[in-house]
Amino acid sequence: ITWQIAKTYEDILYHKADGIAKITINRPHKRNAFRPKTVFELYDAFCDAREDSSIGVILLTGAGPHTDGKYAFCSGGDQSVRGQAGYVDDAGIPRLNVLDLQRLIRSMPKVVIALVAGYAIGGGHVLHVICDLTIAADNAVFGQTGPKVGSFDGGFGASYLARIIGQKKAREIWFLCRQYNAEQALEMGLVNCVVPVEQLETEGVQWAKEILSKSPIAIRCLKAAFNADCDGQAGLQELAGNATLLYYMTEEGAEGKQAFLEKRPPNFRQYPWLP
Ligand code: 2NE
Repeated sequence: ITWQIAKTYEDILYHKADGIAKITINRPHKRNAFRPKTVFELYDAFCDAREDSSIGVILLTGAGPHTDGKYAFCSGGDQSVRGQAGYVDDAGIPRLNVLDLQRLIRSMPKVVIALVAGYAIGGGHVLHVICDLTIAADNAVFGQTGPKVGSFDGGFGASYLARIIGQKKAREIWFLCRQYNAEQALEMGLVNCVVPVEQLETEGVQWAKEILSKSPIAIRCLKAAFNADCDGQAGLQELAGNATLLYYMTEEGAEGKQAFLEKRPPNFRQYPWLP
């Protein structure tokens, strides 16, 4: 695969190739911890990938290894810019803007795959949890640290984690703040597969290509359906939005609009009331 730079940022890298977007958190000296700027850039890149109809799969990963040889997917919020009310941006405003990013990744009608090498910790762990699929390198390390460092994610980070791996294991992860290796993560259903670290991107691209050979509308409806099961009214809105999209694509749906534009009554009698 020959990646092309899609846009240049300060804290992230953004590439595209063959229907795949690759977004890389690029702060290896901080184990790829995110500050507000990182999250704004991630949000911007994900929006671009969402809007680009040639893109069907997004790979989210972390730059590495760092000069000390260690890998990281993401180590969560950058504690060095954490102020009294959140992570402080360049203008001095405290933020928790990663929650916006979580919702975007979850609701975008494309498949997001986390490629995790090294640490996926704290808010970085939640990011991989939010992704549709996770491919782990054999050196991956997973865990939450909130109760240790004075934070917690009681949203998707707790409740959706419990949906994936069950209540007992999710409570263990949050209450004890232990670290888990790739095999343990696979065993608890937290990741989809484990590969040698040098094969991580190749494996991600292979999974992306398999997905890209499938029907885009089938995949988007399935993602919305999986989400609707736990996302309440927002999940239903997503799923129903797909029904509206499909309806617009029918002759029957177009007849309503056409009749309005032609200032005539709509002729819906030509369409069957299917059983
Ligand atoms: C990730 C981990 C376990 C790695 O340990 P190790 O020993 O391999 O590396 P080290 O030496 O701790 O880290 C290397 C450098 O990266 C910085 C460190 O301060 C260190 O910098 P220097 O001393 O070399 O200058 N670094 C690592 N993680 C950082 C971070 N999150 N913020 C700022 N600098 C960081 C180990 O580093 C670790 O445990 N990191 C902290 C993980 C953590 O607690 N993250 C925040 C959780 S809360 C959160 O993310 C959150 C939330 O709960 C709710 C909403 C939004 C966010």
